[in-house]
Amino acid sequence: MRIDIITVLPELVEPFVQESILGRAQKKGLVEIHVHNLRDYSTNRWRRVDDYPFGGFAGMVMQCEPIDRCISALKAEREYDEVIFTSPDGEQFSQPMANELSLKKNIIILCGHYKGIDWRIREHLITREVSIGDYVLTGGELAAAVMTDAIVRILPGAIGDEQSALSDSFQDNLLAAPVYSRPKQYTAVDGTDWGSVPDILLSGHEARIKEWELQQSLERTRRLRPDLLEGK
Ligand code: 6GU
Repeated sequence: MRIDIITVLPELVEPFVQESILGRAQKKGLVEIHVHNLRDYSTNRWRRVDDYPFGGFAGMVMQCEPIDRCISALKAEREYDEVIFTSPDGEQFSQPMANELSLKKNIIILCGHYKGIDWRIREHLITREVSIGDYVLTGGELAAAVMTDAIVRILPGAIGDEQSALSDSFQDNLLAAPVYSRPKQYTAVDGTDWGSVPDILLSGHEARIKEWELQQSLERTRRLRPDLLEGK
């Protein structure tokens, strides 16, 4: 898979995609992530990519030309399955959408900025507008990072333990069960007993542990996110 991210702030996105699981997934050859500086495609002598909106509205608008030139250059090299624009008015990002996008071969994520982008870009180049939630960010970079992270971590081989991406919260519309590590019993710095690991997890009974995990997941989902169980 290949993800091309177009942004006016490559220095914000680049380090994020080189770290941790995203960095490792690229080294393993599971994904190529390329970050492009939109200003490199400006023909303006100050490398501008925005201008005032017609009609006397407030704010600045990202112009057609740099975005058209950048996306045209990418499309000349390969075909893209999706050209995604990050925008608070987009379709809400979700685990099913991450799953769907992780099956694509090549996608472009264009990070929105300023007041918006020239409407003609949406009409002619964008195949999908995606928001990561009902709040407004100063730019689409964090949204692009969030989407890239969610997409790449579920690529087969990206996570050491193949099972663990499948047992995530939301992957089956259930919240994850509690997990514990050593020590079995913990006494906190202030002397409080934080209790012990549930016996069942130390029992070695694989089937009973699975059942416990499912019951815990169902109980937490019913209590914290009953909406996820609707229609189940
Ligand atoms: Cl994709 N962009 C911006 N600017 N704000 C957002 C968003 C995206 N998703 C939620 N808020």
